[in-house]
Amino acid sequence: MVEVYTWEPNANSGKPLFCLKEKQVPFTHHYVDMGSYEQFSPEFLDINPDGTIPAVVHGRLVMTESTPAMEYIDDAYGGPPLRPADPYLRWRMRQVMRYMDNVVAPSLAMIASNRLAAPRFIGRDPEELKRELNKIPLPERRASWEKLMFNTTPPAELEESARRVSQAIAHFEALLAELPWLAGERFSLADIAVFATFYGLPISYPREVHEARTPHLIDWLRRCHSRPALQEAFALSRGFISQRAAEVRGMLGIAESVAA
Ligand SMILES: N[C@@H](CCC(=O)N[C@@H](CS)C(=O)NCC(=O)O)C(=O)O
Repeated sequence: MVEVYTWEPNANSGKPLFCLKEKQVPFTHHYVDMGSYEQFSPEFLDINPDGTIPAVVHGRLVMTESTPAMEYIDDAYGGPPLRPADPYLRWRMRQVMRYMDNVVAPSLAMIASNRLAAPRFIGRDPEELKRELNKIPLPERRASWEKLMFNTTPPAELEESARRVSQAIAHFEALLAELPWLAGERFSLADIAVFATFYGLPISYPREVHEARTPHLIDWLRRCHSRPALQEAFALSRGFISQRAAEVRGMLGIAESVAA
């Protein structure tokens, strides 16, 4: 059986979970607690030496990088196909996923980690923090964590991230005005890639994402949040993510169909 190592059903961690649930593939879920830095534990580094999640393990194969891991899942298992057959729409799906991976998801991650994680380090012993930093294998991740731990993220970087998120909201609103789903007439991996980080926007960006300003994005969020498979994936949460998803469903007027 396929095994999946993720944190909460959120952002990159959410992508394989949403994908497996949509395809109705049984899997074993290993929860990696980012709040306790389990992604840097020796046990997890044995699976992914980069210390990032998710990791999808199928027999002896270990797949990291959430977007290609979703494509692997779509290729390797039955269930509804999650990629359009039409070459243009397949390009559009990959273009959306690449934009998310390269531009939007890192910007949202920077904003969220500065808001949620950085305050946890205030007042901590700097020597202890340096020891924590030394456990992080990738130099670029170590540099990001160092900025968080010592609260030195330049304001200009945060402003640029906010600009990129606003631009992405406008971009996806325009794409969804053209077609019902991000890559065509059917739900696809592009929808999962965006939903995994955008599912909470009506709460986190209430001035930018609402019925009057982004009607297509709101309608898309309502259709995504209504999907039983995505609700089942949120039910794997052990923390605040399932509560946040339930709050958004309430805001969007969606009845609960899956027991949390
Ligand atoms: N490009 C990677 C990014 C993975 C990633 O950044 N995952 C986050 C969790 S959503 C993570 O591992 N964070 C831990 C850290 O930065 O230390 C992917 O798509 O899988």
